[in-house]
Amino acid sequence: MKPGIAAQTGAVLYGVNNIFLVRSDRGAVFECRIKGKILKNSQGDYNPLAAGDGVSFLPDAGHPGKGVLLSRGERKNALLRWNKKGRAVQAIAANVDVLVCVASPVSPPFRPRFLDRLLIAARLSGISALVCLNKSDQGTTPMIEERLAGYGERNIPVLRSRAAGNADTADLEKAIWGKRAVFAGQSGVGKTSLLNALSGGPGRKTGELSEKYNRGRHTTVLACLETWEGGEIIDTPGLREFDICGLAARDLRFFFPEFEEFASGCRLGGCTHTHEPGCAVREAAENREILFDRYESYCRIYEDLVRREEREAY
Ligand SMILES: Nc1nc2c(ncn2[C@@H]2O[C@H](COP(=O)(O)OP(=O)(O)OP(=O)(O)O)[C@@H](O)[C@H]2O)c(=O)[nH]1
Ligand SMILES: [Mg+2]
Ligand SMILES: [Zn+2]
Repeated sequence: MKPGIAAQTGAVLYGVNNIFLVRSDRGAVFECRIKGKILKNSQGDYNPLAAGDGVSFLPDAGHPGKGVLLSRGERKNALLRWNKKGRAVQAIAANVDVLVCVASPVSPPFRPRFLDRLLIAARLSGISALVCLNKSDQGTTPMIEERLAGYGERNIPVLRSRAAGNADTADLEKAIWGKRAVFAGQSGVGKTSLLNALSGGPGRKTGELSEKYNRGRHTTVLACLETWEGGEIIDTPGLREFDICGLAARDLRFFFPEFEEFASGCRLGGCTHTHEPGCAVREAAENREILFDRYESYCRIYEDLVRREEREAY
């Protein structure tokens, strides 16, 4: 180390391969590399750093704007998922105040079971969450409204927005003002468009980054922390599927509180509500006393979790 250069702390904006853009606490942006192979405090993870992570780094005296990462700071929280290919836990974003689950009604189609998974992951990490139905110009259906009402009943705020054409992001802006929000959802629901529609949003800055690192692809391929007038947004690439991690199958029921009043009527003690005879929860779903789609959501997540538990037990 040359004399006179001191380590600094900052936040990860973006990362590709082993290069990370870091905004120092003083506001300058550095292109940093991980020294050696493993970053301190990140052993065993699929990705050593996520957008929003706090880091310490050493600026390179000979190359202004470059630096070497020293360690990852302690995380307040992180939105995590199970990365099937890598068979490891992947952090999508770190140190966030709120998860905005973005959905659209028609293109791409509304996928409530996908939202269920995102919302469970947020709760597991202690991140508050809301649902934002974008593309409000495309209308909705009774099925969508029924589902959205269900979120409302479980105290998950639901709001609507329009990021294209005659944009309307007023409710969203109010909900995330002063916070660091992470936008997640399927590809094409309009996460990046929303970010750009916010007052004082980054607009072309996203383009600059994607030209440099993403080789001109238009959709988001890596999570990126951006600043707007009311706070910070972590824009994430569209997810095709979302596998929950850090939850035992037997505990999944706690995320479906509407099952509770029926569960005492199940014939078998310890009923998992998936295949058992005399399951009162299943019956309630069949009689539409519980949203059948929510019941199905439960069964699929349950199956996923059990399958992974069996695989890991080997
Ligand atoms: N009709 C309509 N189209 C919209 C709206 N918001 C975004 N779009 C369009 O939807 C398409 C996808 O928008 P993006 O912002 O790239 O979606 P994304 O969620 O960031 O997608 P990924 O980066 O792939 O995850 C674009 O063609 C947008 O113009 C909206 O409110 N209404
Ligand atoms: Mg995008
Ligand atoms: Zn049951």
